[in-house]
Amino acid sequence: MPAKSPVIVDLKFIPQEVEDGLKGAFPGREVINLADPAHNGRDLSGIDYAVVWKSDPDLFSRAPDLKVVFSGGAGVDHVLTLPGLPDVPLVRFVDRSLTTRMSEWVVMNCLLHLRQHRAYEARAKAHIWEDLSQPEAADITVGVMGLGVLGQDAIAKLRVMGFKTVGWSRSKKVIEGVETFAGDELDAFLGRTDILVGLLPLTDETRGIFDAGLFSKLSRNGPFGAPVFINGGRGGSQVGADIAAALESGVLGGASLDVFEQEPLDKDSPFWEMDNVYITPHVAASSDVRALFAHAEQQMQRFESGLPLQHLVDRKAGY
Ligand code: NDP
Ligand code: OXD
Repeated sequence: MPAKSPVIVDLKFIPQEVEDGLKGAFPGREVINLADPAHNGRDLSGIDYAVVWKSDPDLFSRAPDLKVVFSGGAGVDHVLTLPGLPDVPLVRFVDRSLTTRMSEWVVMNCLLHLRQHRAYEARAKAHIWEDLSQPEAADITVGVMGLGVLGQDAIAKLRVMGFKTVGWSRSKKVIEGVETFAGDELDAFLGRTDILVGLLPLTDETRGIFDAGLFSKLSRNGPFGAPVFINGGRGGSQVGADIAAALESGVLGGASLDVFEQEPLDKDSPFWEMDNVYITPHVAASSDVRALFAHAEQQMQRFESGLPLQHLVDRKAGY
């Protein structure tokens, strides 16, 4: 039996987590963890696989013989923009725990806005005992842009909490109990949406989609009047200056942002100081490295046995 191909691991995650996760991973394969200085300048030719997240731009010139590239996350924009990406299958990370984490983040943020958490926090700090009028989840329609793995799971869990939900995607989806919109039905979808949740990949079509024009089309008929924007997809899909202006002018009543056009978010960004803006540092759904390595090994074994790879990226669509 031929020796198994080594695997290059190039993940800009927390280094210790990667090192720990690699213990016992990829049995029978040599692992070349590029975070280990011992591999500096190493010849990476003849290697079939790489598992990558935010690699350096010279990865593909250093490893010219890759047969499959694995994204360390669900999104692949960080791979598709790397210079010299070879014309080989690109597999993205689809995983129960990642999906669950994103839904936790989405539901938590919808609830924070529904339950006017910032207003109560401010009152608590000032020792003010005062109740505010309290709509329930069923009074709010959450509109989810992106009805893929993450969007559909988020919708299912929002429904458990009682939110009404609508969804929008590129191709029409049928989801029981959910009104869905596709493509050019975007305006109709926005008109129904009190809390907008972005779970879109970053592609040529979605770059900058969350802008002033879009925010102005959101419903203002919800119990709080002004709509809320929540983005767990990609920062490149939003226009930060438009979000800030919409929050200042009241076009938006609040926001929760996990992703930004520039990451890390600038220390001087106005978002840090804004009332009713929740910021998290791109951690809505971090990859569990052990699950990632198990998924990559499983796909390598499929590839080596002639079975089709799963979770393949459509390079033309960009996701
Ligand atoms: P999927 O590929 O499963 O789903 C993507 C969805 O977006 C699909 O419903 C797709 O439509 C829709 N879509 C894509 N382009 C368009 C478009 N131009 N117009 C309308 N709809 C569009 O991806 P996932 O659900 O797994 O992940 C979504 C994104 O979430 C990832 O790409 C990543 O960027 C981000 N992410 C962020 C994380 C974080 O921690 N912040 C963690 C993990 C992921 P259709 O169904 O018709 O194909
Ligand atoms: C991902 C991410 O794409 O963490 O998985 O952003």
